Amino acid sequence: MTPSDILSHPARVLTEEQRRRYFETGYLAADGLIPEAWLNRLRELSAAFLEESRSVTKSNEAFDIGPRHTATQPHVRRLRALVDRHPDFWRFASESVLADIAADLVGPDVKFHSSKLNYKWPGSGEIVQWHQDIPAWPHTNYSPVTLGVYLDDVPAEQGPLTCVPGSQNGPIFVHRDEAGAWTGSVRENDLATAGLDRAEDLTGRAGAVVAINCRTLHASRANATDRVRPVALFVYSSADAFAWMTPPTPTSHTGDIVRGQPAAFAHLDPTPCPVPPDWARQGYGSIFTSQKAADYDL
Ligand SMILES: O=C(O)CCC(=O)C(=O)O
Repeated sequence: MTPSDILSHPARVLTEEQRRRYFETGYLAADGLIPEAWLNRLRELSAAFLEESRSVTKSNEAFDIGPRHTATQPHVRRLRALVDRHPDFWRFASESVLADIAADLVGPDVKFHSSKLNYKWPGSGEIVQWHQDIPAWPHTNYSPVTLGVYLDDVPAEQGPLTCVPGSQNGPIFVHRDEAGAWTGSVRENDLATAGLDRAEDLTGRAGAVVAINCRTLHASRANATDRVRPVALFVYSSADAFAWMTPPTPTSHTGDIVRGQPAAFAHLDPTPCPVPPDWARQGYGSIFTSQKAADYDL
């Protein structure tokens, strides 16, 4: 679906102004949409998985483990394929208000793609370099949106998502180095003219939802507080968007329709998208293992 097709359907949760802003800038941050009971459940699950990680010594299908991880001081960078980690994560992705927010941004027929829970630990930990999401998991159109839910308050000093306004209408960058190896980040010379000086921090209170279009250039700085920053991320698309490569981290629900009906026709956007590595053959770690040394100036 195109933005004007999507906007021709009435909003369910967001205001028309919030939807208009999403399509104009390529992102949105909205407080107060996630019911307290859901937020508490997500936090409980997150705490339980961090507890479980104490007995894990290296990354596996559930945990992406950081270099400082110990049993006494967990350093989990990411909980992978979240909806397969616990049925309540899938209930949240498919039955809660989150899927209605997705419908406001991708249209009434909503397809689930993937999910993860990213932590950002205090100190020089998880800096996420400038990137767009779509080059890692290309689709036949650019409706895919990532909805992030902040599990705690995220002020500017805690490494919020940071987005460049209007970049969803700009170039789709190559996320490889000069030799062609996948880096998961935009090359420095491409960043020079990408308008990073206009980037906006998506700060928010616990339970805030941040929405980022798959073409929007975004990043996140180091966490300068003494508290971890957990954000649960869920990707949805219009039902008429079809992934044309194996997703980096498929889940058992990838491709499920969570609102409306499956598409009878694919919508093909003519804008070319670079081809990612064949994840089915080479496997995928995480954005943290793809991106190079955390020495970027964000
Ligand atoms: O966790 C973050 O701060 C950024 C996450 C992100 O952009 C991604 O995983 O693609």
